[in-house]
Amino acid sequence: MSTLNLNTYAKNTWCIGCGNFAILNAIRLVITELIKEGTPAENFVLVSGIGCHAKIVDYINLNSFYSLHGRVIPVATAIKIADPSLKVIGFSGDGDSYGEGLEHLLFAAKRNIDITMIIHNNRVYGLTTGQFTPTSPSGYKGRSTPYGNKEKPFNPLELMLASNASFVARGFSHGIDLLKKIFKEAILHKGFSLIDVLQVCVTFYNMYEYYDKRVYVMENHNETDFDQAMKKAKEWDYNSDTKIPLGIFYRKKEITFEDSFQTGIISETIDRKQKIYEHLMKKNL
Ligand SMILES: Cc1ncc(C[n+]2csc(CCOP(=O)(O)OP(=O)(O)O)c2C)c(N)n1
Repeated sequence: MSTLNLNTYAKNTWCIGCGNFAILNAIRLVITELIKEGTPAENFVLVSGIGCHAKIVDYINLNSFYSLHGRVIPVATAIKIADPSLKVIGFSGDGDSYGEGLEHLLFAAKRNIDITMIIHNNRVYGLTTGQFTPTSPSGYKGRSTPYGNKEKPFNPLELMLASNASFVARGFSHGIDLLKKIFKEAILHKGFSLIDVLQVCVTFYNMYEYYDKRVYVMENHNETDFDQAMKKAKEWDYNSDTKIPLGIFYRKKEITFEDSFQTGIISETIDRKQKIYEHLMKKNL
């Protein structure tokens, strides 16, 4: 891949005004910067779930894997373990990762595997027309909850902090400067990083005005203090009409899953598999 043009010929089918455009533009710019700074384009692998968010991999000219609903983490994990030199970036929806794939997400954070997860959190199942998800607020009226959602939402940042994620952040799809900053730091972070992006679904849950009035970027926040991160994460519970902090909540240095194996053990396993394969090929098995 010798060109730096990350555009593709795929027709973009997102709705006009969809928050996914901000994520696409920000990540394209960040990856372009990282390539210019020395990371080979071939070293990026993008993995997506299923949903509107997932189409993002069709719109970026890099190696990618379109996985199953809720299964971004298993695929991303396998890719990272097979070749730890790769930069693996997962794109997932709130339905995809906080609903169907939640257990995978928690265990990826627990293991501290070095992958970046960008959650397009529009707080609805977008592609299937607006059913409620684990982050929809109480009372949300959608196709599956015509009388209003009776459950309270999860706070994904609290869940991630409690599960040992070593980088936790929140962005917003109105404007790309903050997204760019967070994405770049998350990709460069060695360990599991999660960015919950408040990504507005203009068709089924248009929250632009609501968020515009409430979001603020954290200042003088100590990103290395776990208790402070938890306190900030609890400031907004995805249900109340309070202020909504944005930015990097927490980061810590900790050995990654792949580095915790004895040096060389992964490549030894690959070598062994290659030898078995060659042996079977010779014997025509
Ligand atoms: C195992 C499985 N369950 C359900 C579906 C149907 N399905 C496809 S997309 C989707 C909604 C995705 O919502 P979300 O992950 O929030 O992404 P968005 O479309 O909002 O970006 C669902 C339920 C499926 N494809 N596979």
